[in-house]
Amino acid sequence: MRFLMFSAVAAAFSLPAMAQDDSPEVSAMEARQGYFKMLGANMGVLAGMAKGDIPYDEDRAAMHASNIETLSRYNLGFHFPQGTSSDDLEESEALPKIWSELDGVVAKHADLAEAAAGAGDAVRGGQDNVGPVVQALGGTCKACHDNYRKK
Ligand code: ASC
Repeated sequence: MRFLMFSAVAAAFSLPAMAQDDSPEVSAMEARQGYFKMLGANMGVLAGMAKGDIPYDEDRAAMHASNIETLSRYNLGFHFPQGTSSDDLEESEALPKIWSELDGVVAKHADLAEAAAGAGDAVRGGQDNVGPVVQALGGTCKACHDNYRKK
């Protein structure tokens, strides 16, 4: 009984923290980070194939490059509401200047989409074809990180 009461009190006290984790801002940040993790996971396999750490498999390479191509066309804009910068949320790496340079951010994402267009086909035909695609894609990842992601 004592234990039950303690649990009830503990649960009551933890409610505000849970509400906080469920806030629209945290949800937006988490969804956004999930998007970049998906890009990174697909990039990771391609980078591994380019380096020779992962055996080249044409269909597998094409699948990952197509995933990046598809993701690059996703409209990410609504995942950047106010109150979700690295100044607002501890877990956020999104620099505040994103919100004053939205055109620049959109342009960087468009650069990714341009580099990713046709990537699914471009990685076919041999392991040698993966490296250039990874370089082109990775360059656009890095350009955005250098400008808009907290170090
Ligand atoms: C990746 C990955 C990134 C980019 C970046 C390129 O594979 O996960 O974030 O490439 O490192 O500079």
